Amino acid sequence: MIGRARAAPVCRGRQHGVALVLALAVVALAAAAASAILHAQSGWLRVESLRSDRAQALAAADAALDWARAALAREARATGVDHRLEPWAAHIGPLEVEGATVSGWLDDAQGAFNLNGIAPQGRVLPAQLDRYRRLLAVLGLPAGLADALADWLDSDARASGPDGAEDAFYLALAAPYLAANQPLAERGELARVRGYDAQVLERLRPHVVALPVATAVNVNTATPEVLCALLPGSDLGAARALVLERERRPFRSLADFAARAGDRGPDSLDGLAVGSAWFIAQVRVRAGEVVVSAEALLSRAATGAPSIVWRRRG
Ligand SMILES: [Ca+2]
Ligand SMILES: [Ca+2]
Repeated sequence: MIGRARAAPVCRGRQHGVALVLALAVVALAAAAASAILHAQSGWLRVESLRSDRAQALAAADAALDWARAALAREARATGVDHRLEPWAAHIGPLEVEGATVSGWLDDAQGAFNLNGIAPQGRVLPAQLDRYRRLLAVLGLPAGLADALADWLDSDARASGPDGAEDAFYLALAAPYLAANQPLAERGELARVRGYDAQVLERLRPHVVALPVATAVNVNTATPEVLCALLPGSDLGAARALVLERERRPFRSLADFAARAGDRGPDSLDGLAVGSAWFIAQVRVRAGEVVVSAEALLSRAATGAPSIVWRRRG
């Protein structure tokens, strides 16, 4: 009896202790569950917020692209000459548009040398290949790159000299493939052509383009290096001087261009122009925490808004 009478308070104390621990555990579990729910909710809200920001940014980018197309359509009606003193060439923004910050600009794609003009119908045009060779020389790049690209574009399987490359060359690589034997789908495809490593691509990038059809170079927007390649008797210094003058007083016609180039004029006016039909639109949009960039190739006909040939969004 005495033993039981002494044991009872200890047992009650233990029971209280166990109950307290259980209560604390329940409270801790409830707190953890509440925290997990709040965390899940805040994560969901953040995802929804980012999704909404991205949708808003994409809509603003599309609107900016439509604005650029309308601007080009207005220019086409006004004049057949295109140069960088015209409104289309102005950088736009950053502008606040319905909660988004938009900036963008248009580049004349015909200010670069169109690589697909070298062999437009599967047959190499020697005059165009010569211009490309001169461009490579101006840029300090090996002349053999021209033959390798000519073979990539032409429809035959005969290598153009020691630096050319057809199927036999590409099939001997560790990861073999075939020569395209057709126009480049995009400038980045150059990386598959013999000799076009990252350094060569970086050097070429501002001066070349791969448009779906053969196009003329616009002498009003050509880079000094491209202009120099068009003027066999010229050098880069003279081409830069011509560009500086052109920025104040654009060429009104090819005759005007030939006259102002003087003794160092072009060997031929074939493949040259003072206007353009191909433009690249660049758009950057920030909405909330989301930044969207868009790039599009625009093709302009004589009338109407330019069509979008391709569009990339990132
Ligand atoms: Ca070929
Ligand atoms: Ca060939």
